[in-house]
Amino acid sequence: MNTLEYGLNICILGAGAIGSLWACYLNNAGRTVSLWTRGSESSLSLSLDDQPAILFPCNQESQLANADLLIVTVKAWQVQSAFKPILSQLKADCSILFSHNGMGAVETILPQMSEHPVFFATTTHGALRKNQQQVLHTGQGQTIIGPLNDKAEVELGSLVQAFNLALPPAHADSNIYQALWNKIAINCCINPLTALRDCRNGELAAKDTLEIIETLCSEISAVITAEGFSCNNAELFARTKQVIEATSKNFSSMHQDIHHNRPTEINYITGYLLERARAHNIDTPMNKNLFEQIKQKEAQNDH
Ligand code: KPL
Repeated sequence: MNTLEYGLNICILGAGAIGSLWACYLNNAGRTVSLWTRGSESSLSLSLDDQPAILFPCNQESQLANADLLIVTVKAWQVQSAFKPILSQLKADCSILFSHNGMGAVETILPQMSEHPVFFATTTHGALRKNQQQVLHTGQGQTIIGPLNDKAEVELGSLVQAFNLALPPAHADSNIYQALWNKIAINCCINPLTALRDCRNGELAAKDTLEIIETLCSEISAVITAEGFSCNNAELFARTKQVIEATSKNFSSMHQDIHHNRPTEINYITGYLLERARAHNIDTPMNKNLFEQIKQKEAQNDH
């Protein structure tokens, strides 16, 4: 497969904010993009910011069967139920790219995808699905893409180039798990606290809250280090404070989930951290406490 041909046909599973953003940019870069949703609609009209609407084919089995690349942008807790039924419909060399908050959702199904090049992407682009017809690109960021299996190592450069042509910058990172731990560490600090306090990210900068975050950071860095990845306690704390400042006006994704009465990603964020902490016999009482409080809130919400 040469570079220009790579990912010519792309199907996106999950037309949320990031899925819709990538759909529009990849379409504008000349790719043939289709969507796969929970509904039964055969097309979906979407506009990026104030640009003219694009009509995407939707839920069409022929598009799925022809896809060179399947991008899975559903939430971590939806991955298995949304992805498993369509796996058998993909052609053997179709690449699969997952992107969601948290860790632990893909590992268990990875052996079932051994035929395919499998990747993970983490992105800091801001996107908002304003309504059914429009997605807003609310913040310029970057995308890091890494391989999850050997087959993906070979294809990594071409996939990153496809993203760079559509929505730069995109970088290849062969050590994608380090990038994912860096992201999950920040999410463990910001997401549960904002959801429990019903506040914007910026409100976590209060002195007493920063003391809690400092404790969270030391627990988190102990787990990440035990996992064999690099994480310095003081650096993590400094980075978390930077993200709090840079995203001060935002409501975190977990805040929004609780606010809209949806299941959260807690099992794949703090829950994953706690699971790895248990495996290494590391005490993480502050993270455990936040996890339990979010589980209680989720139980109070009727989904
Ligand atoms: O990734 C985020 C999220 O909300 O899930 C942060 C970085 C906390 C920004 O809101």
